[in-house]
Amino acid sequence: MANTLKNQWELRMPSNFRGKFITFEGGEGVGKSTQVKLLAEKLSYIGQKVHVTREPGGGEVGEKIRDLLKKTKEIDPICEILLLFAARRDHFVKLIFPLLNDGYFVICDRFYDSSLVYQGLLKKVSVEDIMKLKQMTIGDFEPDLTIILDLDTDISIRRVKSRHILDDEYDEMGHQQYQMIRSGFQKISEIFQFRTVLINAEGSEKKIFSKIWKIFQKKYGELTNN
Ligand code: ATM
Repeated sequence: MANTLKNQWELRMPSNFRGKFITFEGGEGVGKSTQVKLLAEKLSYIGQKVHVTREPGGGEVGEKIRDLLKKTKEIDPICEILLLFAARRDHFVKLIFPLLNDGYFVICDRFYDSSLVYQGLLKKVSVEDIMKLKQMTIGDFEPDLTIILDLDTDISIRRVKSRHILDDEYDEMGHQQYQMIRSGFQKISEIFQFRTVLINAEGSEKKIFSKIWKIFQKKYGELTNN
């Protein structure tokens, strides 16, 4: 079994028939979930095969780790990053890789950029260590496109507060941390220019989605001409 998984992962995805791996990133309250949903609906509508997933989570092991992380009050950052990458490996091997091989658009709410920002920048886990774990678990695999939603910190905070439910530790963060996370994702967009697009997420859901769809049409014209 271990061998099958290893071999499966070692197979590089043939570029001529693989699907597309699209990730959404950004701080809390920027509207990621809504845009993930709108994009999935639009792609399904034009006849593409679509699967929506999230991190931490996705696969069976990943969802259990998500639950564990949510229920744990305080966790050592190294322990946390190990669990996140264990979840990511499971997600990749069992779900993302097979779906991409089957030609799906896999839309993922957060991926390893979130680890760089939350564990790296915020919790000071060394970026070198994070990248070693990345290499060990998913190798050179990268999203085809990462949409980073960028929003004024005060607006994000207001949105999170208006949800009333404090979902996890990050919902209780202060202004300074929100600002750090926002800058972290801006930095990610500079570092990974080859795969990221930073979108100003201020305005109506419809307006933001039309910006995303324009990017899609430009990048995947032959698949989205509908
Ligand atoms: P969502 O509520 O957006 O699904 O994210 C769950 C939290 O997990 C998120 N909290 N906030 N804001 C950020 C956190 N997270 C990490 O800390 N590292 C990671 O690698 C991922 C994927 C998520």
